[in-house]
Amino acid sequence: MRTINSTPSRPFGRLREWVCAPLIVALAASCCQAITINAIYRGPGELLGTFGTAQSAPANAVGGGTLQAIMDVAVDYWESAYGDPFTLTVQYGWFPRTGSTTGTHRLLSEGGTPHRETSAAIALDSDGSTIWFADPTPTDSVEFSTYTDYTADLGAGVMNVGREFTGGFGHAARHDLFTTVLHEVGHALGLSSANNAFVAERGDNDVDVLSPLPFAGSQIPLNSGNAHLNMSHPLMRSSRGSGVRRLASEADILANAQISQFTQVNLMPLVPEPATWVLLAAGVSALPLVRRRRAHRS
Ligand SMILES: [Ca+2]
Ligand SMILES: [Ca+2]
Ligand SMILES: [Ca+2]
Ligand SMILES: [Zn+2]
Repeated sequence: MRTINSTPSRPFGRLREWVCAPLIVALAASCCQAITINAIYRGPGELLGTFGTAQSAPANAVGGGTLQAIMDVAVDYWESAYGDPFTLTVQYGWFPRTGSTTGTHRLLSEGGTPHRETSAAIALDSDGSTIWFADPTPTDSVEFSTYTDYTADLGAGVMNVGREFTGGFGHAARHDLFTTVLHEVGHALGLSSANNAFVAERGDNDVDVLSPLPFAGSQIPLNSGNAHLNMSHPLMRSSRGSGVRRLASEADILANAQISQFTQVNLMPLVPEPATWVLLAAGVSALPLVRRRRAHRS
């Protein structure tokens, strides 16, 4: 569970907010529910349905992060987007993917009321043809030089349709594993051609956002042949370049909410920043010591 960031123009400048964050988190924990995503890593040698036998992480991945740590942050991020009580299970691991495919989502089971995907399998390309940036710090995006918000009026007011980092430098010039993991988990939350709720929605090539969701009356355009958004910068666009990171835009979050009938949406999910908190807390507690030492010297 995460709290809502009320400063969409500065999604990552939260220096002031950390001070009261523990209080907000405590309040949120007592007042709200959230979806739960159980992510189960399938390690080398383990079987995962039609994906076959899981492999090791590709040796040419750079950055030093792990798929498991990146998935954990992606799970926290999507869990903070929806407040409805619901549990999704995701099994994932490294598997060879052919051609230009970097990741694949497959629906394993669906059902319930409202109708939702309940179990998913996700494969990340292991054969070395995708050179991954495995961010060792997926809770921040400091490896990218530029952040851009994209907006569009899809029929009910101007909404955010893209949250995109570009200019990945160093290791981040490669293909961002965090973005692909966020994208594939996004498929499991609604946008999947195997999901009957998506099939029912896609007949007119858009997702019709309905009340009680915000931006009710909007029509979010879909690709005609697959379960992706037909816009240039959303997370759920069909492909992503190297050196690019995308987070879920309002359009991504609303499309999945409409398909899966989530009614409690947070259009500004937080990327958790535990590492930053620890550093800040350490810095604050160290300050009096430094001052004391200086006082002794003088
Ligand atoms: Ca491949
Ligand atoms: Ca990072
Ligand atoms: Ca529709
Ligand atoms: Zn996709």
